[in-house]
Amino acid sequence: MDAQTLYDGILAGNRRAVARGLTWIDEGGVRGKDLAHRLFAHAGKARVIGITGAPGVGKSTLVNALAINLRRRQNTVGILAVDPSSPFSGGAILGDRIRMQESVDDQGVYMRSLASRGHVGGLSRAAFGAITLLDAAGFGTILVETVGAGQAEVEIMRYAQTVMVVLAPGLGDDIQAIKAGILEIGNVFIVNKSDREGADMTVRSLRGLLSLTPESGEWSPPIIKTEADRSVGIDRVVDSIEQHQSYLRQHNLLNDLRYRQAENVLEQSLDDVRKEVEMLSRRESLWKDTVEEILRGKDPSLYARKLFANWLNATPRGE
Ligand SMILES: Nc1nc2c(ncn2[C@@H]2O[C@H](COP(=O)(O)OP(=O)(O)OP(=O)(O)O)[C@@H](O)[C@H]2O)c(=O)[nH]1
Ligand SMILES: [Mg+2]
Repeated sequence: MDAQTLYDGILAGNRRAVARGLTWIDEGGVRGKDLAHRLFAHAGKARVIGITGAPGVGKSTLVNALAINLRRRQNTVGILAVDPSSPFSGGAILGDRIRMQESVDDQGVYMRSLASRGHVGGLSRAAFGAITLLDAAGFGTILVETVGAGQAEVEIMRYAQTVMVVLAPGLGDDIQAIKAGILEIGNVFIVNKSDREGADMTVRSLRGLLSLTPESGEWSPPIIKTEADRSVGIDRVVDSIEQHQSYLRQHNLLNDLRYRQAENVLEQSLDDVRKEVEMLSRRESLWKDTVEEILRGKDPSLYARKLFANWLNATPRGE
């Protein structure tokens, strides 16, 4: 499949094209980056919901229950599980569960896990590309699951409009150990496994931590108890997603987010250009000559600009 056919297929919502495009993006190479950038203009319509929290709290089970609930409400759902440590396991299990409970040929839900080999920045960039792709392909709601451990996850959550932080009782004082960063980005808090002892305690400690921050007129994050494996509390979760989305619309915050994403795409492109300039320059004797000029005491900035000008001449690009 060539890039244009793939691009057209994705915009038409073709599942094979979506699958192939996500593979390109997950690879982290030039063709995936180009694809994601071209699709950006067609994205911006989906609701992007982030689901994060410590390992094992029940995020995937919750995502599964949410997907089923959203399908009943006539939403189309794209699901991304971003998991650098165990690339395929979570995704496969989740996919199976959805297939078990819903019709096998449900075209309205698409699930994928991102493995994205490579560094932290690569993972978050691939996640953003994959969200853009699913959005451009027409999925109305996109659920993004990450393990809320590191910097990459917090970064990925910046691409979500509504961030749900999932906790489970029995972690005891660990609630104190939740990274302040995670608490700050949460718009909806879920205390899952509320069938277990200590759920109310967890809700209380959480309420204590959250009450330190609110300001009038601001969104005050709800705390919702769920039993994801039995679909208890899921309606309330979907309702609060919708309330948060209305809040974002009323305060014009979705436009702000879209602006920041456009800025992000521009920053990525600048980065790519810089790398391309270096790659092209290294291929030519120009590189060696330039280094020698600098050894002779010439201004490195001036010569960097010359490399850039040379690249610009060598790779003209139309509108
Ligand atoms: N008792 C109880 N168990 C649950 C509940 N929700 C999920 N589980 C179980 O908790 C375990 C972990 O669930 P997952 O959904 O895989 O958790 P996760 O947060 O996605 O885990 P990672 O992706 O590995 O971080 C599974 O065995 C679930 O069946 C719940 O409400 N109550
Ligand atoms: Mg999971």
